[in-house]
Amino acid sequence: MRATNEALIVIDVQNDFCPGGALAVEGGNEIVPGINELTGEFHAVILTQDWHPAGHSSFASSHQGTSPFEMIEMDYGPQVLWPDHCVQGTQGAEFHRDMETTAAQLIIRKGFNSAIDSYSALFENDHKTATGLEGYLRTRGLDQLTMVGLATDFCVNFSAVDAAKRGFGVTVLQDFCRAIDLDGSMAAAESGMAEAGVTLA
Ligand code: VGL
Ligand code: ZN
Repeated sequence: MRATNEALIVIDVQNDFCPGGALAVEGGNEIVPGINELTGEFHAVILTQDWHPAGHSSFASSHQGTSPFEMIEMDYGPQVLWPDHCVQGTQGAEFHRDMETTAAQLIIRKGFNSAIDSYSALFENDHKTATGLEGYLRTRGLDQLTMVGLATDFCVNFSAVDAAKRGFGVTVLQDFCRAIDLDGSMAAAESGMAEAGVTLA
């Protein structure tokens, strides 16, 4: 077993991010068996779940004349527009059915605020609105975080960088992640994470 100050954070392993889903990440399903094994090593296991209301502002369908994967300017900065995905209560928002969720102690839902997207498990995309995860980790004395899941270049990246900036030790296990890779986003994510002090293993 890992030390008691270590947590595994499994990001968004949901149907819509797996092949056949609305925002499918290539090979997204392939990481599930490995994550299930990894779960057994940790005293603390936390899952995140992308959880948008219908008509969320990150959906291209909410902005006339736009298409998925276009960038727009929101009040809080640039935002990629996505196909409708992970709508609250839908099958697409459920965890991949082979993922072992029994051991999870906390499931943190994010992106439920209609006006702000939330890639990171710690802060929404305005970089100010907290999800509450940081307080949970600190009050449990969990300061070493291992992150895995989907997608490497968006939600894993934003979560890892935010956590590193807030002083947590962060390791991203790339074998247990898959990327969207939109316009060089994976290369940018790798350098951004390295710069923030995230260990890429
Ligand atoms: C994600 C795009 C939109 C992710 C979530 O989990 O990486 N990406 N919503
Ligand atoms: Zn989303």
